Amino acid sequence: MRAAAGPCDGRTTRSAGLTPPVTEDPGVPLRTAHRTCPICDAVCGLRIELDAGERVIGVRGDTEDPFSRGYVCPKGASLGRIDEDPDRLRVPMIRTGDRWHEATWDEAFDAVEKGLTGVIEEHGRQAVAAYFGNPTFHTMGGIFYRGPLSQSLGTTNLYSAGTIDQMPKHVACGLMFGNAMAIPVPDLDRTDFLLVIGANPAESHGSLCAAPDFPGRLKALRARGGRLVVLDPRRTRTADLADEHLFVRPGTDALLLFALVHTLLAEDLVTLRVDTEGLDRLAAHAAPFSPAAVSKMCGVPAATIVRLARELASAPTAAVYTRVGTSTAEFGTLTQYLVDVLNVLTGNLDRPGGVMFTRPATLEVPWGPRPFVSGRWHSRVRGLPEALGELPVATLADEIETPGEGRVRALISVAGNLVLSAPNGPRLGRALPDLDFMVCVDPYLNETTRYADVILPPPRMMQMPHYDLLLLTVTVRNYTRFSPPVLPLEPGQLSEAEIMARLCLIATGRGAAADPALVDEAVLGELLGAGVQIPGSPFEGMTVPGARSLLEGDSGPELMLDAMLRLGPYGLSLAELRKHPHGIDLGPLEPRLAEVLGTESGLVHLAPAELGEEIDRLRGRLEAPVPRMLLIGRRQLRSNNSWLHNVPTLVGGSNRCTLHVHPDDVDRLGLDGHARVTSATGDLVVPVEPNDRIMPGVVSLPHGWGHAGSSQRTAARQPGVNANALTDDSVVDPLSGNAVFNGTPVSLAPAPAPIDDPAADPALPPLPRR
Ligand SMILES: Nc1nc2c(c(=O)[nH]1)N[C@H]1C(S)=C(S)[C@@H](COP(=O)(O)OP(=O)(O)OC[C@H]3O[C@@H](n4cnc5c(=O)[nH]c(N)nc54)[C@H](O)[C@@H]3O)O[C@H]1N2
Ligand SMILES: Nc1nc2c(c(=O)[nH]1)N[C@H]1C(S)=C(S)[C@@H](COP(=O)(O)OP(=O)(O)OC[C@H]3O[C@@H](n4cnc5c(=O)[nH]c(N)nc54)[C@H](O)[C@@H]3O)O[C@H]1N2
Ligand code: SF4
Ligand SMILES: [Mo]
Repeated sequence: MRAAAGPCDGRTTRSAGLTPPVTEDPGVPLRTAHRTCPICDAVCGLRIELDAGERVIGVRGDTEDPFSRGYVCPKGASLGRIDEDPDRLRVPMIRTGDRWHEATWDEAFDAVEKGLTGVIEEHGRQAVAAYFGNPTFHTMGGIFYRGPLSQSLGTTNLYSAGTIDQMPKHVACGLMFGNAMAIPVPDLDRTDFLLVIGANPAESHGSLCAAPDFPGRLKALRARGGRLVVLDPRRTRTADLADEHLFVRPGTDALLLFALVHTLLAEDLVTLRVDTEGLDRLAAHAAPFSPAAVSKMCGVPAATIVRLARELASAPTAAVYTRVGTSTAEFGTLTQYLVDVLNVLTGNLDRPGGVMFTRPATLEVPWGPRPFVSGRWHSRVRGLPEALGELPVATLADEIETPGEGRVRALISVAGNLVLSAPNGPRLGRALPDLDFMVCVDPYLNETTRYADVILPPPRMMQMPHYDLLLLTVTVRNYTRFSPPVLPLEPGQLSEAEIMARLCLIATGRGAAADPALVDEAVLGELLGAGVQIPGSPFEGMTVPGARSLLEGDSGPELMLDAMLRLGPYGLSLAELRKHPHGIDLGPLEPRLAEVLGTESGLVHLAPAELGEEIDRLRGRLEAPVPRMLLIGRRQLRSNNSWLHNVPTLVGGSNRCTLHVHPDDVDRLGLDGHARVTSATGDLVVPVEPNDRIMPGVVSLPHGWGHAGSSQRTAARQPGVNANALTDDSVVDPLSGNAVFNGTPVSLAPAPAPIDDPAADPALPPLPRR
């Protein structure tokens, strides 16, 4: 169902400088500040107006930002309200039994030190697990200290939102390019043909393809005569912008993509422009997956698949792009791999108009081994493989619940809401109270942090410096921007960097009272130790202290950033970035495959041996019965995973937790009002929204809801239900260990509306007592 147009429907508010501030408060602006929006991957520049009381009274797009050029979405426009949310925690919280009380930082860190060292002394370091949630990609405290904290803990029980999101992409790129961080980005502004599979950038604003005003860029693609095709089990807002939308059955994209590869090979439509190996083996793999063989399972006519392959091959330039829809589905790694196989076979890898590798302003630090390997160790209970040093979130509950040597007894959760965001989240909600100790770095008391013993709140966004270390490695143009804090810390308040550094000090046994600068200097020492050896680097041949004396920055992460900028390919520095508060355009993407390739052969691998078993498993699907009813997710424009439902300007309207069901299925199943949805892991009663924009045989429920009884008061008024009560943590993508959210088999039956009883919600067992 389409939402009505209005101030919050995400229409472009680009019109240079004329956009009225969306924040409705009257007030007299006294000063203007500029910063990058930290909410999603689009890295929009914002212009923030503050009144005499330093209150944010207006947020607009920054028209002088060369990348976002004034674009802002409803979330960015609400940044002031998000930032000033009265339900945010401002001081540390300690829980005793089922009571929370405010604490000083010293008390809080003492409690953390006691809790963590107690577990380490009794059970060893492996008994401590850490989870880094999605916002750790969006804060300097998160991105610069994830590594140091993980190292300090000395455990392999490390988890992140990566394995409920993009890990299949890393593994696929690792296997093809030898480098898990070599992620090809569509050349969005120049391509002639964009095939979008399982992504909805008109509402998500794009991911692993940072592009402010993604919808505007899609419109521009068509305006210049390009073609946009979308493959999605829902007719999304992105599909509305496209020339063509095709329904595809959830979880079957690998079949469809193999059929496209099959057709390119069968019709001799392959154009190789990069050096590859494995084309013959790829051809053998693709042989059984003819368009006719996959058509019924995918729900796409064979003739359409053939036409699509021809269109891709004959377009002057083309880019195939996929994201969460296929990454968090069965065969996630295989699907991510096949997307880039198509980009290679159509001659579009590493050329303008195709897909290329961003050249970020900062030194590219290897993430994971090069050449890539995974499975260097395995999880204790299910034997799932490590990837990029992480174990799958889908097995964290097993590791907490299952007795034996190495059982997880303590958890550090930074910027994560596992109970709502992990597969079978309610199971984690039952497991977390069994831990001996749990600490969260989080601004909210929410569905997950309520199980912590200590909550350490980071400052408000406006008080943090900002640099998108990771997102700026996947921009559709080379671009950089640093934002200093808009507001200072209050006396006694701790930066997120300092909170993380103090956790590192506790983890290494130096104690919470030690100087956090020790952690910063250790990280800088390591960075510069490598930097002085890089030929041609500005630090080449210097001593580490010599190089260190050149760095400038107001905090540890700023010094680290300065080092990485100086060691980066453009010879920038933090001082230079400060001179450009609106950011610096570093030009269009350019071919650079040779620089990022990490394979020993120096070739792109078209048929990595590691994929063999998955391809065999996929072949089995050709004969399998077509599933009856499958559940998928749905991202909502004015939401962001689980944590923006407390902002009054962002709730209501189309932002509701309803089940989209095709009208034919509504009739067939006799649904009226509510339905009971049952999966292998759980069941939920949800309001049904008949919707002809979803494929028959598929239903969609957004994730991140389930706030009944929450201390986030606005969220609690429209709580919704936890979609991850239905997703199955026993099913993963075997190669990456990634969770499978999309394509969950479910059954539906009519049900009466639930009685308003928060205790009956599976997401909310009573507060734990230890
Ligand atoms: N407004 C908003 N923006 C966000 C977020 C948010 O919660 N709200 N979250 C942010 C985060 S963390 C991320 S990772 C990005 C994600 O960005 P996207 O990947 O663009 O995310 P989605 O909007 O979930 O799009 C996935 C699409 O895949 C479709 N789909 C589901 N299953 C399948 C399948 O099996 N096959 C195919 N072909 N399609 C399928 C869904 O219908 C959906 O339209 O968005 C970010 N931006
Ligand atoms: N069914 C289903 N489940 C999904 C998905 C799906 O499509 N379908 N998508 C998955 C994806 S792509 C992702 S990325 C995950 C997200 O999963 P998570 O990253 O675990 O969870 P979020 O809901 O993003 O919760 C973010 C937490 O960070 C806190 N936070 C916000 N700002 C800050 C900050 O500045 N500092 C700190 N320290 N904390 C902060 C919030 O209060 C919140 O508790 O969910 C996944 N779960
Ligand atoms: S699109 Fe993303 S980065 Fe841009 S304003 Fe909206 S939430 Fe912020
Ligand atoms: Mo994500």
